[in-house]
Amino acid sequence: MNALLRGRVSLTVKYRAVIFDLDGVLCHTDKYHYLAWKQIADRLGIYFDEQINNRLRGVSRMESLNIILEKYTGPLLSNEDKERLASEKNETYRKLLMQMSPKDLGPNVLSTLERLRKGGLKLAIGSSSKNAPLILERLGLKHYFDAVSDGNNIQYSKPHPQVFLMAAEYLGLKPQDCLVVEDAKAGIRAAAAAGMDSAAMGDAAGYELATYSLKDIAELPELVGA
Ligand code: B16
Ligand code: MG
Repeated sequence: MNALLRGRVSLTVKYRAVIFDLDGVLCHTDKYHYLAWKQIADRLGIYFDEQINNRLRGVSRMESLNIILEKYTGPLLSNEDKERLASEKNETYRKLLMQMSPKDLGPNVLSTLERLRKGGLKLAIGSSSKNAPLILERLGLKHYFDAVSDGNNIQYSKPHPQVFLMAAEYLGLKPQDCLVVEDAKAGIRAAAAAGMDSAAMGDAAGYELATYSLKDIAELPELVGA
């Protein structure tokens, strides 16, 4: 057996599943989050820009609101006020998501998912978003995944490992069988806390806690030997 083949065999055995973060890995919803939060921020007289929006990647809706409110100087907001603001944002955001279609997928997403499936790997979603089912439906991606773990089944957001541990449980696999693909540092920390290897993309690429770094999602099949 040559070195390349040996490498492929050991890598193939190493992972039985790939767990994908959704926003920032399979699709990009930043602009919709931005527009929806901007409407709230403008109404409350809060400064909000795309740099602040970038800090919201991978964190929950309520934590996102708390980050936006760091610049708020108006009258004290009760928990009910905050809940109302978060659900207003979500209504606007869901309306904007209806503009999404399979055209919004990155050029190599479908071919990568197909190669991984053909290679015998199980695929799952591990997303903090409660809107993951709607996004998957809009993108025509639902049938690619054996399990979806998202904001609807977790109590604690990334960097807590719960979303990935639940994905592994839904797949019936051990954490060490799963490779996580993430674009947020909070997600890479969540994978490490779950005892899973991770491949970092985008903002998280080069992060020292990640096991691998990817320039493009298309590098994934070779990495896992699919
Ligand atoms: P929702 P991911 C995350 O999704 C987003 O990156 C983050 O910006 C958002 O606040 C969070 O989902 C919650 O989303 O308001 O739709 O429940 O990157 O974990 O797929
Ligand atoms: Mg993400």
